[in-house]
Amino acid sequence: MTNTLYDALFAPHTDSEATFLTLDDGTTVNYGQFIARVGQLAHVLAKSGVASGDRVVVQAPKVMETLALYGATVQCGAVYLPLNTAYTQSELSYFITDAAPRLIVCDAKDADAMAGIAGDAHVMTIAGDGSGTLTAAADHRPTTFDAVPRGPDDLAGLLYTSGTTGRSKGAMMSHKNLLSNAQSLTDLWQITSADRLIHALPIFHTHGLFVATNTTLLAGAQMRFMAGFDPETVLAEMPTGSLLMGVPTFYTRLLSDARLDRARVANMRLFVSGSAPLLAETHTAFEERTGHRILERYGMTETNMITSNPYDGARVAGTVGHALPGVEVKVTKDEKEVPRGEIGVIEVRGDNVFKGYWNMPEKTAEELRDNGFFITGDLGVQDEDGRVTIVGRAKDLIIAGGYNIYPKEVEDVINAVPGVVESAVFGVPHPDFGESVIAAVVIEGVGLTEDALAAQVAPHLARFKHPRRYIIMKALPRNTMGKVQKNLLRAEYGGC
Ligand code: MCA
Ligand code: AMP
Repeated sequence: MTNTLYDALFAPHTDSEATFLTLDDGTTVNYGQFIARVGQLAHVLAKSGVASGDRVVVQAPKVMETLALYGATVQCGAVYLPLNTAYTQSELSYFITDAAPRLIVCDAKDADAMAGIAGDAHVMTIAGDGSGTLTAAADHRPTTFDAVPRGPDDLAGLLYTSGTTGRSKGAMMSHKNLLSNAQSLTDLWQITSADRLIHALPIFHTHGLFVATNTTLLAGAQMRFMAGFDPETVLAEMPTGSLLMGVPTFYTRLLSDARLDRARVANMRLFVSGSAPLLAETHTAFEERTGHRILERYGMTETNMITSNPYDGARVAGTVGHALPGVEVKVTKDEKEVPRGEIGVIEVRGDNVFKGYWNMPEKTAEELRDNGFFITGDLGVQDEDGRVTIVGRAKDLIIAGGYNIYPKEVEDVINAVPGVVESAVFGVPHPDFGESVIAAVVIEGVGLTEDALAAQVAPHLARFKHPRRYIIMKALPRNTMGKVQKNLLRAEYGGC
């Protein structure tokens, strides 16, 4: 019997002595050791009652054990549900209630708080040094575990993505969704066992977990596995690295360091950017400084990667390239494909496209057409060759440092504060994060200050979603249809 993802990504490395990870303290972990740890953890999961199709919620530090837990979850036939370490208790409660996991793995420091919201789920821990109840339980287990059979259409991951309605939706990712995309990217970016990826992204999102890690595993490459993005460490690793995957903020921060030069990147083969628009000026400045043209690609949680600039061929600044092999992209208006050169909504179909939203058939039906095309909500244009340029978003979304912030979610929290009449949350340009969050708020009376508002919003939202400024207004600008005109707010407050 087979387990599609485990057999392709993990099983081939059993007993291999090739290096897989180099950690922040200099320790190296070879593939065989990693797979053995995956097997031990799989025994703990099984012993905890995790069976086929069960969800395993993971809000844990970026350490080797957490990555191995991803493998163990797949090996057990279960569904990996990673969560941003910045999420607050109130955000976590929603995910846990919605996903009804069998097991929750959290940072040791959060164990008590997590136990309070865990419901029927069992809670185990991984700490920042890799210790914890989960890893202790794994230490003496056998290192081999028979992978639970799972087919291409079975679920391997559940990734929550906020929505324009304010409620997060769990995107159901199948074994086939993840594997097909990893195969396309590995081929296209020519990743091989000779590569060494500088891994500085978080592993709770598609970019750091699936794009970076699945391609590395598939190719049998190495990763310099860092706790987080630190320009100093990334620069220090470039002479022995070959590949970097990052959000645009990585590249603007690297460019602000004079030590980034041609000599330092002499060993580097490829720089990839995604998750947010890379400014053409960043692309140009990076090429002038290093001689490398950053390869920009475009994706979404629901679809994995959709398009990529070519490895060989023109990497055009400001564009996201062509549809990946096996992926269809079209640009539509009122459900009809528009002629090349015209702007419309980007739609995508292929093995990369998710199976729908967890427990939300109506939401799924709104965004995933019967013919298999997923409506991204991004506005784009295709040239005669099919090359895609993203020109905006039909959805109300702010992207800061590669993290998505849905204004509706923030507005709902602000509007629930006593004394608030209504609010409008919008993004303005930010030199480091690309965009930053601002809230225009109408209040009753005069009692509510900016600080008091911020204090009441804080417990409900991860820090990166917090408005960096509140503007108290008498009324929100509206058009004749009564719709709030965020474009006017952006124009007025975009410079602050
Ligand atoms: C941190 N802060 C942020 C962000 N990150 N604020 C807005 N947006 C952010 N992304 C805030 C913190 O709350 C803190 O606020 C202050 O900035 C400094 O925090 P620190 O932890 O020191 O920040 P950092 O470590 O320098 O992090 C910045 C970062 C990080 C390296 C850009 O956000 C990051 O790794 N981003 C990558 C996100 C990612 O992987 N996205 C992929 C999603 P204060 O000081 O006020 O408390 S997957 C996806 O989008 C699709 C599928 C795709 O196409 O890839
Ligand atoms: P998420 O839902 O967190 O997966 O974020 C997906 C969104 O990120 C997409 O719908 C786009 O709006 C945006 N995105 C990802 N890659 C790019 C890119 N290269 N350029 C512009 N936007 C991007």
